[in-house]
Amino acid sequence: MEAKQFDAIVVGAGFAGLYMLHKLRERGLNVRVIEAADGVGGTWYWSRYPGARCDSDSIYYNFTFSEDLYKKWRWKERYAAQPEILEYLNFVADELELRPDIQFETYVKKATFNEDTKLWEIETDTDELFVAKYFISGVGCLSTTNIPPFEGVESFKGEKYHTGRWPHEKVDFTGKRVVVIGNGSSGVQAMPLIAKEAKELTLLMRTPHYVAEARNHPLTKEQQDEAISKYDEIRDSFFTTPGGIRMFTTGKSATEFTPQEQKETLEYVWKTGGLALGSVYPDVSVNKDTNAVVSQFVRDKIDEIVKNESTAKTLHPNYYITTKRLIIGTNYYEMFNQDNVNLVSLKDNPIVRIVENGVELQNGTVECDVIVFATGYDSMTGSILRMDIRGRGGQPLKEKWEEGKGVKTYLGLSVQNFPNFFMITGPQSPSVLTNMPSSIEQHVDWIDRCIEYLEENNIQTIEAQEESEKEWAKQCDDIANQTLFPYTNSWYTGANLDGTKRSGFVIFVGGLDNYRKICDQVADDNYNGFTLTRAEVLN
Ligand code: N01
Repeated sequence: MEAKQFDAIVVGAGFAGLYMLHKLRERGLNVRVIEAADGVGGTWYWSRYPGARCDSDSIYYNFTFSEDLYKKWRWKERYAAQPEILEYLNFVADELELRPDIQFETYVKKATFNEDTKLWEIETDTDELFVAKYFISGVGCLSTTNIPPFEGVESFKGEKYHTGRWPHEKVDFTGKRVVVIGNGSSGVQAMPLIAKEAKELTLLMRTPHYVAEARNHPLTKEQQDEAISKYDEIRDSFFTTPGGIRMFTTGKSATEFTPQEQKETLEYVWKTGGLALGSVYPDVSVNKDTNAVVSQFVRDKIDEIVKNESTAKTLHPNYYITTKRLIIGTNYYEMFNQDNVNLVSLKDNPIVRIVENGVELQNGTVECDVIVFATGYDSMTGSILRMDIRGRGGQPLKEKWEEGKGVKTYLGLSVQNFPNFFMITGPQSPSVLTNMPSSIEQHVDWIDRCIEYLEENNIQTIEAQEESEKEWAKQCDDIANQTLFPYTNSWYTGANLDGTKRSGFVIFVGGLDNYRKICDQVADDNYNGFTLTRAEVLN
């Protein structure tokens, strides 16, 4: 098979892959993006379930690297729905004329670093071989779907869907009995819409979650104009805020306010909608007292909204709010007042197996025509490890990150023994705790600057040093340990996948603004903590 030669291969044509392609092409590199789907969009190509929309205000959910590009696009709603986000990414691909350099319907099976040539050899399911100096993952944190290994899944005779791999055509729930497993962001967005059509909807819930009000609404022409006029401010928030997005905050601990003041502020936040329960008091993720105030406020809201007292109590979350991804929803708690909606707590009545006509629980079978798995993703590492990536000596990345030993990266960007391999929003970067386009722009800009440095200085390879990986993992853990995050089992620690062990905290929780400073300093110091080679070792 004849190898196709490129300077860089980028995997994935979502936000990350599209911007990486644009940057490197501007730098004059010969780049090919490889994408499994038949179109651009990444997560937003696949996650077509009813109600799918972003939970950052749309006006932040876009690229800001080009003022011209920013000003050409107008969002229609406060939180854009999946079709509009997909339309936006197609618009970007067209505006920047990216499509000629993207190969669709191609899946990267294996990537091997050749120590003789110092090049990556990338094999695809189309039996093609690509060879490139740089191998860059833009596969995202949440793209490998997780269907828990329930016994009997295959025996189910009805329809089965996963929110992250939804069919392109509309799924009609009219007159059907639907079981939903999972009530994270995806389940919470999908259920109220499914419940409008279905004869019956039963949520099988393992953990009750905190759901704030989205308060989505169409954007008026004036609001769109205002967003466009605020370009500088929005761009600035990508650089200067912990989440890459400006959020409402009092700037103080809840403990500095009287209970009455707390209530008034939290009522305001609830009424305005969005994720501001996570920002209104900056210490909500570190101070148990503040956390208790905000958590209790949501439990009280559940009691106000849900009429059946026992259902309301079952919906009460009891972990520290924000230590699992805060969710925003529309009509979620209200939905439990509908006669056709049932709630089962799996804590009291666990799933035994899936059978041909439904889901068998310890206390009986819930019969259904459709099962919706809203069970999330093999998050953070799943999509990277699904490609068989092999570094020096043929070592698989999977082996290096072996369960229990923990993810090892430097800055979440680079891995020792995997030279010239970069991850965009990889594990141990701030990624999912931020507005994703903000993190993606920061990562792509950093990788682009690094590649400029390598090319200008005639450097053959760059890779993390073992010591820097150890220090970075420690830094990620140390920061997380100062917060309430480690108290909660969540996919931030890989704990949602059955059988997956905790292995250190896989997200840098110190904020995108601080992370950016650290990354920039490393670059200013000529890539301190990395090993760089020409023919000889330089660093
Ligand atoms: O997945 P999740 P998601 N038996 O992992 C349950 C982004 N996103 O697709 O909490 C029974 O959050 C699991 O239960 P538990 C966003 O970053 C963004 O909803 O682990 N239940 C949980 O209820 C988000 O955080 C947007 O106890 C099982 C659910 O399945 C991330 O994607 C929209 C189970 C999984 O929730 C993932 O969200 C959608 C089992 N064996 C997604 N295994 C927006 O922008 C898992 N569960 C708004």
